[in-house]
Amino acid sequence: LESIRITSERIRRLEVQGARNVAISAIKALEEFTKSLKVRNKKEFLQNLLGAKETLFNARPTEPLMRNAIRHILYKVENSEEERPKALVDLVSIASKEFLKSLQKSVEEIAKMGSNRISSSSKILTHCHSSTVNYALKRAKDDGKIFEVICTESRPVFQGRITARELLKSGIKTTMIVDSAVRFFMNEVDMVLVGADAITSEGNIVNKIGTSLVALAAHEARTPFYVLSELLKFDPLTTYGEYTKIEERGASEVWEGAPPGLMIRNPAFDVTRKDFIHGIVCEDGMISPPSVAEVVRRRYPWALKNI
Ligand code: RUB
Repeated sequence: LESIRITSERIRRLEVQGARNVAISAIKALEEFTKSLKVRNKKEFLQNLLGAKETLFNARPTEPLMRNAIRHILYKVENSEEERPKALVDLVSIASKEFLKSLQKSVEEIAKMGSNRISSSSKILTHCHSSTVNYALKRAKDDGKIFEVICTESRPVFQGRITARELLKSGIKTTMIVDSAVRFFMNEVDMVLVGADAITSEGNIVNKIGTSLVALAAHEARTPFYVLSELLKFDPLTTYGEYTKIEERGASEVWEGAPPGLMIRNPAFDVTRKDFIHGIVCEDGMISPPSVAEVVRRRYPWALKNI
């Protein structure tokens, strides 16, 4: 499991960050891992896959896209009549590639719709680093639109800098602000675009800490707030009444060398209620947050089975 442990550790340390990148790296690691396995039968193959799943799931708790991807690959193996390890390795490889292909197709569809929402002279605010949002902004730029973006720093670990670097590289006019300046600038922006780590069965979204404050500020300023997200960020466990787990990270991210005795809390994500979201832009179109569960059931029925 060494290669899987290395990938999990990279995810945990945020060397790989953002739900889509985390899922992609986990899928690739799983595919490579199965190729290196020396097992005699399907039972041993599945045991190894389950071990890898456990390690990857524990890397970060608020990552349903990665979980859904791994569950999907396992589902394919478990439901296959194939018994030969070599054939099962090929099956994992095909399932991984198919999943990655459909993820890429989704992001392209989301980017196209996101770009349709952006007009020339738009000012857009974003929070943290979402590869999906950046993809849409780049697409809008490629579609010939001239607009600007305000991005937050996204304390404590400054993912906003990744956003800023990528946008600048794409030639998009970008301004960085501290997180607490969001309300100050909200009246100037035409819309907020953010990504998601998880979508619950009620249509609430979980994203980088501070997103719900950005949504509140947008609501007060009557600025449209859109979430750009692949449908498979839906957390199926929430259908059964469970809450999506919110990851809490180490204190040193907030204050390295803080005075002894000081208590520091560092939740990585927060929940933005559906009432503050104008729409979720996903591969099925622009949909209302409460309809996500139904659309997932229609498009990805397997996602609700064997949770
Ligand atoms: C990243 C974050 C992103 C979502 C969506 O948090 O909150 O907005 O993951 O990203 P962290 P994407 O840096 O803690 O992983 O659109 O790339 O899936």
